Amino acid sequence: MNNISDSLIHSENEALKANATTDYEALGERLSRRGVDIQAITDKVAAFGVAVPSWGVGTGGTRFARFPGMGEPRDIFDKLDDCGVINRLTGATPSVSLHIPWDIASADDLRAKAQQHGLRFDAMNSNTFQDQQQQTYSYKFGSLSHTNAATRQQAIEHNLACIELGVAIGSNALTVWVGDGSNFPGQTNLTSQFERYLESAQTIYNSLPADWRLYTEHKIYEPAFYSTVVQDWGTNYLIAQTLGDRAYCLVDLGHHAPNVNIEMIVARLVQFQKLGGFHFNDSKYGDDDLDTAAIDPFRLFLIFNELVDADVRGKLDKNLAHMLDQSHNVTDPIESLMQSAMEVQRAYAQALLVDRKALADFQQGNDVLMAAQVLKEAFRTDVEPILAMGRLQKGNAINPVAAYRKSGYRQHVAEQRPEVAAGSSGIV
Ligand SMILES: [Mn+2]
Repeated sequence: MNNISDSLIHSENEALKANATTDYEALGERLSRRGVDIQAITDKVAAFGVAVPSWGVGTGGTRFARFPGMGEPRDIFDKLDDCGVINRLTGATPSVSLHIPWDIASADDLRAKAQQHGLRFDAMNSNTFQDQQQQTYSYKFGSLSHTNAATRQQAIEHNLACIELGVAIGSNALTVWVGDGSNFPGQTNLTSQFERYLESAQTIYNSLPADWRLYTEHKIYEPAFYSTVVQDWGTNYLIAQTLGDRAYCLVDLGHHAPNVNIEMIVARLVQFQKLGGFHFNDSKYGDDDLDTAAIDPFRLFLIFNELVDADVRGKLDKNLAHMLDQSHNVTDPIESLMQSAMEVQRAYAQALLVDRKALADFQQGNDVLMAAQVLKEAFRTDVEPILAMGRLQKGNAINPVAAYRKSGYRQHVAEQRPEVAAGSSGIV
């Protein structure tokens, strides 16, 4: 159930339409002076979607505490209802990424609920970073790289079960992130631990259906604080290279040391055809999982600049997996996810405005100042009218957050969903 009616969107849009049109025409006039067709940009941006993680619609937490919000989803079907609201209002999130075992349910029921909201399923996410009830072996000292073969086998079988459910609901990718590593020097042999990881990952890869991809996600630290088995993009590249053609590196923006040049990593992975996709979020210090572009929108723009550059050169993989991966501790998750999806579209729109010919010429001539200014000119452009018009043309809300608040959806579900007890539940 969601109470985002067509008539609500229509009446909300009616009130904003005149100003949105005026702003769009004014921007169109400015862009035409730069030789840019605004409708062509609008069409591309409006067609750009990013997946919502099922766990993102619940309130997150830290290892200290979790403060639940009103009307939190109780199960995957409530989560899919919330995802339906996000996509209905923004038109920017046509797919949902499930996390197993948190979202285990019958494939028929999952498909039916997704269909009800016009959603499809993106990559499946496995979980061997925490122990589940009735699990034989603990992951306290690792999963795919554990010293005990039976523990590794259990972790492998969990991933195979994720693939099996994924096949049944129309997914075509598996994302694997493990917390394996060590907390003290000497705790583990760095080489043999990685050898064990590779062997386990190869077994999973070899079981992939022919049309599936495997995405591995690197992360510098946490929960392991001395070494992490898939620590950085170099390790991740070695994994993808070792496993095979359908193994790709997934870049989670928060999984790097502060100030690491992520756009350069993106460029490298594109160049060697191993970029699988993204987990978008933002951070100030570590893996903060803040809303996308909340801290550094310029960095997000520079990442999209690399993607558009690759696209223009005919080198962009059209099947990149774009997903949000955030933890919403103090905001309404639906609002954060809507805003974040729109920020991804904004960065894409700005990157499409980069004058690539001028940039290439300035780079060739080593005109550093002007080359930098070409990027800045695109980044400085307020593309909100493009995003708003894209939503209006597709029948989504010109102002999704305002329409959502007007709908009373959160109050409505709060009556149906009893409050979840507070606890300490972090989201990684
Ligand atoms: Mn992630």
